[in-house]
Amino acid sequence: MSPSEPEIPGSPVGRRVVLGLLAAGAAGIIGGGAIQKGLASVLGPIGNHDPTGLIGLIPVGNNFRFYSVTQGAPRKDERSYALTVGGSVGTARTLSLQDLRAMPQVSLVRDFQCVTGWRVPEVPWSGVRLADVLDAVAPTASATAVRFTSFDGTYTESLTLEQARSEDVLIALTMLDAPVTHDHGGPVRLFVASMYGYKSIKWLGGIELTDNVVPGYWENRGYDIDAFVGESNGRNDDPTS
Ligand SMILES: Nc1nc2c(c(=O)[nH]1)N[C@H]1C(S)=C(S)[C@@H](COP(=O)(O)O)O[C@H]1N2
Ligand SMILES: [Mo]
Repeated sequence: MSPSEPEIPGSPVGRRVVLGLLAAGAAGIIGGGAIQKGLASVLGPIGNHDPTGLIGLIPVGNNFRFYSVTQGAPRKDERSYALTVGGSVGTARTLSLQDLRAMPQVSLVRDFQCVTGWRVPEVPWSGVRLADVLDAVAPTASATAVRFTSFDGTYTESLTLEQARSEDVLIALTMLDAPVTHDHGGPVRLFVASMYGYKSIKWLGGIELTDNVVPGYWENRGYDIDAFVGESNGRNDDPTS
């Protein structure tokens, strides 16, 4: 481990912990508070609930688990956050947190269902409809899909343009009645209400209109591209909630 290993900007996690996480290598250890990370490094993977190859942590408040395929992401706030929207569009745009807050806000309450089995019932979300942001950039006639990138530098996701225009797909600014926390992918994450949790990319940094669906991180590792709850991934979860 080189001492010049980059640190995670703004992370409260101490250097020793960060180095330990980096040393954990490709297995990665999930984002979360420093205490969780400490516990995780003691306890290691919990059970076998995690076919994604991630390390599931101790359940956190509201029975969410923090998932991250990276060891974390930079912290971003009003000053540093920017969402780039481009690709096959008429007018590429960069939206600040203030820009997103100034757009019409939509609230909804939906279960959050991870493909590995855990579910958090009736989670309140709010934010901007993805459809509104897509309208603002005017997708070209050739655009048929949307690719999402995370400012964690690794995670990606995709939706067809039709799915992306669904009214229950939000660029979420709040979750659980508070601003989306850093560990949950704040300040801005996607929430795709009708699909498994892996579609809800955390630390949303980029939206790119594409002429074909570009499979995302987990889709490249065997998960379904069309990830509707109860109709995909061989699962029979109740999609009506
Ligand atoms: N950037 C990023 N987004 C991500 C993930 C990830 O590892 N990195 N994991 C996905 C998966 S599999 C799930 S279930 C949810 C978990 O969200 P949470 O950490 O807020 O509980 O985030 C999704 N979005
Ligand atoms: Mo998940």
